Formats: sequence, structure tokens, C-alpha cells
Amino acid sequence: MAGEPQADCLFCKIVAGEVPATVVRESQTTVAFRDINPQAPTHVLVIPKAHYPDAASLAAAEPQLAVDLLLEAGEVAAEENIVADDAGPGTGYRVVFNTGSGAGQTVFHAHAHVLGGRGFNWPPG
Ligand code: IU
Repeated sequence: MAGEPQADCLFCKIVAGEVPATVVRESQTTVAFRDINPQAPTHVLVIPKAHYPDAASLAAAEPQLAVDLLLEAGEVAAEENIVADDAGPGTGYRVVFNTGSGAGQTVFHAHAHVLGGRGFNWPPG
């Protein structure tokens, strides 16, 4: 059934506590943890507890959960002091949903990368 845990999914195992992760935030519907291979001083993954293979299928099935994910990404950025605004020296941050292997997706459980703490180029590589 859509959203149910998948036995072979690494991120479902992190949600279940079967695989360790450095969790920085948890809500009723989401978990945020540090990426094991960080690409920036702050590199946190925000995932829905429910299993969907990518961001689009998540948004189509449970729009409010997709909103929860984005709100949590913003909370992570605030906690990590990477929000650039008049109130602080943050660097600004990037929220990335790699979708499909050609775009760099390697784990097929929806996740937002929250990256910050350094400058970024555009277009992305
Ligand atoms: P991607 O967008 O699917 O490529 O992102 C998957 C991320 O999951 C990637 O940045 C990995 O470093 C990260 N990751 C992790 O944090 N913990 C793990 O045990 C594994 C991958 I495997």
C-alpha cells in the first residue's frame, strides 16, 4: 500500500530505528538527520516517515506531508543558522530533491537535502 514501510528501504530502517542516524529534528510525520557524506558544512536530509519513492509521488499522494517536509526543511535551516536575512549572517541555503538516477537520486525514499554553510554555484553540477 502507498506510504507503507518497505523492507529493503534504508530510510524506512532509519525511521524504524533499525539503522543509526544523527537525528537533528523529528516531528509526527518527518525525520531530519545528518547526511553521512556531507557536501556542505550543513547537509541534513529531511524525510517523510511514510515511504514514497520520490518527492512528486509523495506530493501527489499526501500533499500535506509534502508541506510538512518543506516546513521542516525551513526549521532545520533556521536551527543551523544558514538562513540569510537581515537578522543574521547566514549563507542562504539550498533545498534539493534529486529525482531519478540520472539526476543523482540513489535512495528511493523521498528526501529533501538541506545544504548550507558555503556558497553555491548556478547552474548546479
Ligand atoms: P540522493 O539524492 O538519493 O543521492 O541522496 C541520498 C543521500 O543519502 C546521499 O547524500 C547519501 O550520502 C545519504 N545517505 C545517508 O545519509 N545515509 C546512508 O546510510 C546512506 C546514504 I546508504
